[in-house]
Amino acid sequence: MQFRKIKLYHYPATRSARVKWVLHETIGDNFEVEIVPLYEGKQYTAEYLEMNPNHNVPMLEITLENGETTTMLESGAMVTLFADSFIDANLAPKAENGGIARADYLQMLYFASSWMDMMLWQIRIHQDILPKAERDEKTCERYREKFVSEVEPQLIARLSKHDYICSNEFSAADIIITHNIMWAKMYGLCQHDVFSRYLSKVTKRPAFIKAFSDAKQFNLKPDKDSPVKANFSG
Ligand SMILES: N[C@@H](CCC(=O)N[C@@H](CS)C(=O)NCC(=O)O)C(=O)O
Repeated sequence: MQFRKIKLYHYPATRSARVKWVLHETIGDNFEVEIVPLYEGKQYTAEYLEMNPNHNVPMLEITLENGETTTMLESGAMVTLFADSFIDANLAPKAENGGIARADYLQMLYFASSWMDMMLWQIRIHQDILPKAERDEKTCERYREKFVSEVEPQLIARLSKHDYICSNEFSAADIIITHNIMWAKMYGLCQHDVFSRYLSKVTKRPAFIKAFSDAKQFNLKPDKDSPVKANFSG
């Protein structure tokens, strides 16, 4: 696919950093970035909702060489698309020469961007984002336990066997897994040594360093008078 223009709507260290990372891995710095001030509620303005009814980041505007445009709203899909579109970046096992490697890669890509992500999101919104009256400690506890007893052992087993999540080769699945592990660590999860060793490897990649260079701007909790407190729908 030939891309003429790429624009990423981003907020530091959130799921849009996954996409910023894959873009740096594949197209260098050849894309625009617009920061969406999530805690100021910019994602709930009529103008933004018209482009993205899910009121979130990442959002990716793609213009192809032939002038066609599309807008993508799911980080996992964006990471998959760029990994598949730039084969020289070696981020995705190809379907034709190694069905098994491709199957395992897709399994981890989806596990990270749906199942694992769902648990982390429940923990995050019930601990820090929802209005106090709507938070449910039991939900938070349930997903913490599930994450520790079901997710972590699978990741530990894989990362004890090889350098990266699927093999000894870095892949786009590692992009989402890494973001999730960093997110989990912010909530006191992923404490096993294997995770620190893994992070010390992946976070040295130049594309990672660029994608997370703004991460210090991220606050775990919105200010107490942030408009998001009233609008946030989970
Ligand atoms: N499934 C979507 C979820 C995106 C998402 O919820 N992003 C969060 C930041 S990590 C957001 O922008 N939340 C703002 C809101 O929902 O108001 C993806 O992976 O792209």
